[in-house]
Amino acid sequence: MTNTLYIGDKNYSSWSLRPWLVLRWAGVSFDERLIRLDQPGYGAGKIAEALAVSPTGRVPCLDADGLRIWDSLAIAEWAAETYPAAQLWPADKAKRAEARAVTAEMHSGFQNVRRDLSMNIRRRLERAPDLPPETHAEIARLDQIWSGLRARFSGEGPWLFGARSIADAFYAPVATRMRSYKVALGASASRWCETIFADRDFRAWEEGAIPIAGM
Ligand SMILES: N[C@@H](CCC(=O)N[C@@H](CS)C(=O)NCC(=O)O)C(=O)O
Repeated sequence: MTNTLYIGDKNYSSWSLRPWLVLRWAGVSFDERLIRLDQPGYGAGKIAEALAVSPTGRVPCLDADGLRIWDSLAIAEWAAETYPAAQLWPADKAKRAEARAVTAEMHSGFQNVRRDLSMNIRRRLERAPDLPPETHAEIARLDQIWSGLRARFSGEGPWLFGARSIADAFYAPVATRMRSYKVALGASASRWCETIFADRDFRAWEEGAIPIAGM
């Protein structure tokens, strides 16, 4: 099977980081092709190079032996179905439903965090920026999700649901945003962020994160 994952710049493309981690965690071999995001058409799904591989003109997009999958969550679900031994979702049905709900909440929400704290892996602010109440409310919700899950599952491992799952991959870019913008979190939420930052595959992605002047 030949897999090619089209991704955006590693310093900025939060959507690309998610399935890239999932595929690495599942032990799937894949080629990666970078599509630079600082090109005409960015923001409108009109980068020509992206449109040539993805019907939305957005990345990530996976080509799995000719099958195109152009959404981060759809790629993660494909990996979970194709590589069941990797246990990308929790084995327990109730836990799995919750992990899916938490992942979907990330996939479709947190618009204010996305707007005000865009991913820039290498960035480090000295102090947190002033943020509007709606962004603070989303940060409080993130802390609640992370610390709540850690309180329940810490006996089973250091990840959100104990064992590493797709939920961790979906929140990994948000952990980097909290670090970049010096956002204060509770102790157990911070510890989960450290688990992400110490992950071998996350570090491999981070090594490839190159800031682009003016972005
Ligand atoms: N819902 C999509 C979102 C993908 C997305 O917005 N990707 C950004 C890069 S992080 C992109 O390709 N932007 C190009 C553009 O907006 O023109 C997913 O989950 O994969």
